[in-house]
Amino acid sequence: MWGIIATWSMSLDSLITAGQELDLETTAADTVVSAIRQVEDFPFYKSVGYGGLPNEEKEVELDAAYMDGDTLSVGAVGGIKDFANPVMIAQRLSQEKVNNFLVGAGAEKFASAHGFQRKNMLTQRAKKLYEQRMKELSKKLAPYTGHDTVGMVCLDKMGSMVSATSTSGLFMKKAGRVGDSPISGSGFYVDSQVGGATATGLGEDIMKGCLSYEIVRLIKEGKSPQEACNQAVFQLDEQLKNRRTEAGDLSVVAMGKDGQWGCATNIKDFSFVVATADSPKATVYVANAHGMQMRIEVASKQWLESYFAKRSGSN
Ligand code: SD4
Repeated sequence: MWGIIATWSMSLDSLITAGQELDLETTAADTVVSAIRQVEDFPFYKSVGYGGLPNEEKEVELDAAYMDGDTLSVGAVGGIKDFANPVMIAQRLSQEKVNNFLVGAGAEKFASAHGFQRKNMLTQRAKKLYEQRMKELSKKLAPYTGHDTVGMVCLDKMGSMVSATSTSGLFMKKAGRVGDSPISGSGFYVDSQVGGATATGLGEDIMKGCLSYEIVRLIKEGKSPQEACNQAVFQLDEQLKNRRTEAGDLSVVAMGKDGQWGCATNIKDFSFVVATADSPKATVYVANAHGMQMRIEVASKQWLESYFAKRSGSN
C-alpha cells in the first residue's frame, strides 16, 4: 500500500509525480520533500515559498516543518527569510538531536552553514499585491485573507509515514508572527504506527485545539481518518464559537497507516488532493460540511479551471 494526501488543489501536479514515485518504492521522506519543493518553487502560489505574500513590513517570512513517523523526529523553521526551500531545511533539522526548531536569524544561519539555496523570495507580483493591499487597508479592509498552506501526509510501500508543511503564513501578518504550520501537533503530526494529519487555516485557532495531534489520537483510539477529522474539526469549531463567539478557518486532511484517508473543514469549498495505490490517479476533491458530516466530491474541470485562473491572475 502507498498513499499521499495534500491540502489545496495547488498540490495536484506534485502529487501526480509523487504517486509515480511511491509506486516505484521511493520513500515517503524523499517523495514528500520533492512534492513540497515543487509547490514552494512555483511563483504563482501566493502563500507558499517563492511568490508567497509578505508580512506588514513587505518581507516574506516562511514557516515549514517535517516529521518522520517512524522515529517521531521533528524539524521546523519559523519566520525564515530568503531561502528557497524551507521544507528541506526543516527536514535537515529533524536529523539533529537537539535544536530542531529554529526561527529567524538562527534558522537562516543554520541554513547558510548547511549550504541551502538563498533566494530573494519577494516577487514583483507579491510586491504589487502588497501595495494594493496597503491601499485597501487605508480604507479599512481586513488584512488576513488569502492563505493556502501546503501540508502533506504520505505513506510509502515500506510502511513509513512522513508529514510536512510549508507556508508564508498570513498575508500582512506582524513581523515575527509564526502560525500553526511549523508547530508539531497543530499544523502536522504523524506516527507510522497510526497515521498522520495536517491542517490549514487560521493558525491562531488551529493551535487552540492541537488539531493534527487530536486527529492522530482519535485514529489511535479506533476512529477512521474521516471520523477523526470530523470529530476534531467540528468539536473545535463549536468550542471556539461557544467560548469566543467565532471560529477561524479550520481545514484538515489525514491518512491512516493503511492508506485510508479523511478530510474535514469549516469553510466553503476546501480542496485537497489524494493519490493511493488503490486509486493512483492524483485527484482533486472539494469538501463542504453538511451538519456534522462532510460532503466530499471530485472537483469538476470547471471548478479546477476557475481555481487555477484565480491563483495565477494578478490578484
Ligand atoms: C498560518 N495556517 O500561518 C497558516 C496559514 C494557512 O492556509 O494555513 N493558510 O496560520
